Amino acid sequence: MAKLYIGNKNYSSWSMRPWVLARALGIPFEEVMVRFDFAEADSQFHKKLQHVTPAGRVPVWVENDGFAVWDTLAIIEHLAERHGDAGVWPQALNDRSRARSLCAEMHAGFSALRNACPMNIEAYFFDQGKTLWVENPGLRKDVARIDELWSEALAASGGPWLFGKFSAADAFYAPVAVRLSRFALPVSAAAGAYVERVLAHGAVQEWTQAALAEQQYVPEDEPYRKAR
Ligand SMILES: N[C@@H](CCC(=O)N[C@@H](CS)C(=O)NCC(=O)O)C(=O)O
Repeated sequence: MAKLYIGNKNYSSWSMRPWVLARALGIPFEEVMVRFDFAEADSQFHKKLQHVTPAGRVPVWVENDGFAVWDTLAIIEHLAERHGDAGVWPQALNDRSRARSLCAEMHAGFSALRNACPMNIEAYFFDQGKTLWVENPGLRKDVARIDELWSEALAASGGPWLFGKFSAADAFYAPVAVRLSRFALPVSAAAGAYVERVLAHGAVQEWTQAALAEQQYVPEDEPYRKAR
């Protein structure tokens, strides 16, 4: 069976995307967890990955024959080609292209949101969220754009997912939904309802419950807490 190398479910937003997508679409894989242990003197993270990917990052998808694909966008395109009938991308050409645009926009952008509000599934930062919202115009701009692109896609497709059926676009924005909820950032009613739907999705719930069971504190990913 193919293997998906991932980092800590509580923190690793990039790992969450292909995991949630493959789970949601019934694409079989075996999960290999490579724990974030950067603070430990004898950190094993990069040692464990060095025979799998030259990029030294998770996620990595490894086929049965050992062929490795790294970087979320490349993994998702690989799954789309390898599992052509699974529905990784929407069916209609324009929807498919638009979904790719939205994924690429996420992959390459929203750095203010990503920097100010790292994914941390087990923690709620409502006070920091309020302060950041007032003090960080880049964050407000990122959230406004996300709200706009979600609202447009949902209005065009009729929902419940961005392109009707759950696709790569929803998986790509699942960690964004987690961030918006954990920092209680203000969004429109349509975007807020979409956040709730994403968080309640079976694959996202499965990931979330496993994240809550990890109970590990990774200082590099914790700008707001000093301990768990
Ligand atoms: N562009 C990459 C980003 C992957 C990434 O930054 N992964 C983080 C964990 S979420 C990582 O492995 N960090 C370890 C490091 O940078 O050494 C992707 O889309 O997969």
